[in-house]
Amino acid sequence: MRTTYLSLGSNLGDREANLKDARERLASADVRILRVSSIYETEPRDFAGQPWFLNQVIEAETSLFPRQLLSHVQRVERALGRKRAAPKGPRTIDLDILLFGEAVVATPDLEIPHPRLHTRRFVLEPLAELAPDIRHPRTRRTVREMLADVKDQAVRKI
Ligand code: PH2
Ligand code: MG
Ligand code: MG
Repeated sequence: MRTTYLSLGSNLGDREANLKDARERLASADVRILRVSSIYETEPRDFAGQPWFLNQVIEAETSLFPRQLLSHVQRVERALGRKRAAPKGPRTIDLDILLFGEAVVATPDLEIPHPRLHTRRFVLEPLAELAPDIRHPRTRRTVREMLADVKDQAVRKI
């Protein structure tokens, strides 16, 4: 069993219902959700002019390998009607694998830790609620340390 942290994001439709639906579909025989963060309303990054997001992080325990977990989260994204339109643009649901134990994976279709984890307050703020002291497996910085560097981005706990 490995502990993994997943980021949930939605900025289209009933955002809160989308997060709930995603959590329910993520939970399976192979994925047990242990804890969930608060939900945050967050300013869009990377792609300006889109609606604000709701973001949340969940801690789960899984018997899957990273690539199997990726297939599972992509299945849940499709089930929730995710269309691959503009990269980093609006979406009903986005599920990203942030961390997977101490694993480091670097392939074209899957990177763990998530490559932009350390730059995003909308990820670090909810992650810090669950696991402020865990370390990035490559840089060894704690979540709390990474969060201290991104305090300028607008996020608000709801
Ligand atoms: N996801 C993106 C791009 N920008 N901004 C916020 N606030 N929240 C997100 O989840 C998000 C984003 C690409 O996945
Ligand atoms: Mg994403
Ligand atoms: Mg994604």
